[in-house]
Amino acid sequence: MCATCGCSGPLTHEHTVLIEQDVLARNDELARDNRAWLAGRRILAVNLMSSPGSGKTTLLERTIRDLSATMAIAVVEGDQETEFDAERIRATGCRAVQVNTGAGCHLDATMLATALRALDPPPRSTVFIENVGNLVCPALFDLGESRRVVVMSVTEGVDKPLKYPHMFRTADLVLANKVDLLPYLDFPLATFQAHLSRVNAHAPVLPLSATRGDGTSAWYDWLRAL
Ligand SMILES: Nc1nc2c(ncn2[C@@H]2O[C@H](COP(=O)(O)OP(=O)(O)OP(=O)(O)O)[C@@H](O)[C@H]2O)c(=O)[nH]1
Ligand SMILES: [Mg+2]
Repeated sequence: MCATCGCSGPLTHEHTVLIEQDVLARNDELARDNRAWLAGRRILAVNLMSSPGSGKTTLLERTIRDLSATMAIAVVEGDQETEFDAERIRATGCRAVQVNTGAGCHLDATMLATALRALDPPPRSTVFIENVGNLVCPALFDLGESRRVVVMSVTEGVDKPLKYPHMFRTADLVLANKVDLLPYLDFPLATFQAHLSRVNAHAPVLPLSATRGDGTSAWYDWLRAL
């Protein structure tokens, strides 16, 4: 729950808007500090955002296994509860810090600042931030990241960019995951791309399967080019 997305209770509209402006302005300041901290260490921070269960952790597990010989990687995991995802990442041999947001529905810049101090990523490394699974609130909170990646799974339907435009509008890249399931679904990729281009004209779409490995080389090329 957050005041910013309007789900915090019976406030008047005017009151909600004031809280929202305050919270976001303070967050933006802290995000600028994070961006400077990361830039000073030449660390690339990639914020992964999606609905719950679209495959963020599965993609990270595979990415770390495939790239860690050539790329220093560390991970910040965001979930309301549990250490499950950080444990999955650590099982690959990679450093991970879990942030639990409790009732919160997104990571914010303060949480990332605290997590980065605990993670202590080496200079010139890549830090993946797995945001809380939620297609609404995480989009509003700048963390100071270098890039934003939205992970869509094809089971979610082609209409999501139009229904959740804030999330898709600020994406630098959209991954269409679980393409191994396409034979069982109605998910015309061209329609999805057309919907995405109405809210975001620049973000490329990369189809992939985090479990089977299809499309991962294009994802790795995109990461290496950053
Ligand atoms: N068929 C198929 N299943 C996938 C793929 N990627 C992930 N999954 C499955 O989707 C489920 C959720 O995957 P996770 O990686 O935990 O998803 P997540 O986005 O990290 O989930 P939260 O952290 O809870 O938001 C698991 O059962 C995965 O095995 C894929 O490419 N194809
Ligand atoms: Mg996860």
